[in-house]
Amino acid sequence: MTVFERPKSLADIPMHYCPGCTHGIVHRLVAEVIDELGIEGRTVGIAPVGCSVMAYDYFTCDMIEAAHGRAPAVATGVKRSDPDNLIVFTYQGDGDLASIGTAETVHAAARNENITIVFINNAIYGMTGGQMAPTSLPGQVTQTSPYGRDVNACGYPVKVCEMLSELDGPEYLERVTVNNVRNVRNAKRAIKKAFQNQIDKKGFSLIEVLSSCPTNWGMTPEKALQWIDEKMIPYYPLGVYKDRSAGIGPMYKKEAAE
Ligand SMILES: Cc1ncc(C[n+]2csc(CCOP(=O)(O)OP(=O)(O)O)c2C)c(N)n1
Ligand code: SF4
Ligand SMILES: [Mg+2]
Repeated sequence: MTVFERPKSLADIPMHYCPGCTHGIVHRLVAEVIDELGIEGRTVGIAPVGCSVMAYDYFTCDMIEAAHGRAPAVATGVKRSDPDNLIVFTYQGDGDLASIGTAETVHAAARNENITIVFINNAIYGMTGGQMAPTSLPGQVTQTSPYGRDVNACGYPVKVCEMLSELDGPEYLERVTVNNVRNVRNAKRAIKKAFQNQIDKKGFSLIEVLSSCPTNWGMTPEKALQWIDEKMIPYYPLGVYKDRSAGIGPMYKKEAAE
């Protein structure tokens, strides 16, 4: 008989996430992957600043809290201290990874640092009350863009997978989402590959997960999942943006054209 159990890598305590928030789903997927790969005893997670700041309470592996945006730098130090043994991942929001921490993200990718990044793009600063993030969509209403994001004043959203895919360094970049069962299963496959790449010493792997924030989007949980389909995916298309081992990415297209 198959029993639906809590992954061993996920602590048996209530999470503080709002009802309908998909942070919890992604936590579960990461924990399942750690269990399935048998790496719990040698995995170190780096928690961000943001709604997932308390990820250190939810994963049973060793966890470190980084200053806002600095998780890739902390992960680099931890990984380099014991590169053959430790498996190191960061779990970061879009404000953390694509705003205050942009430099750490870009340079860790450029160095092809052998770490795994789980990037939660919910197009908003969730923890601080719903301010506009670098990833907020054009026209998106937030606390700091009450008339909708005006790209003339605030610029255009940062597309992290597309941007990093132009670098020669990173091994694997994929954008997924968790707004229905099929997409959850696909997200798990991608997260597992990102951890396996690190075990195989292939280098920097980042999985961008389009995630919901029903509270700050002002939507029901169900409507928030639909909004991902209707608004987020058209702007942030799902798919593999780079896979060096499979020869996928802009650099390979250029090589093929030459
Ligand atoms: C150095 C510093 N600057 C600003 C803040 C305030 N702050 C806390 S969380 C956050 C943004 C979090 O947004 P995101 O990373 O998208 O995570 P989410 O809550 O949406 O999951 C900010 C600006 C801080 N804690 N530290
Ligand atoms: S504020 Fe948004 S991102 Fe934060 S826990 Fe609530 S729904 Fe999730
Ligand atoms: Mg966010």
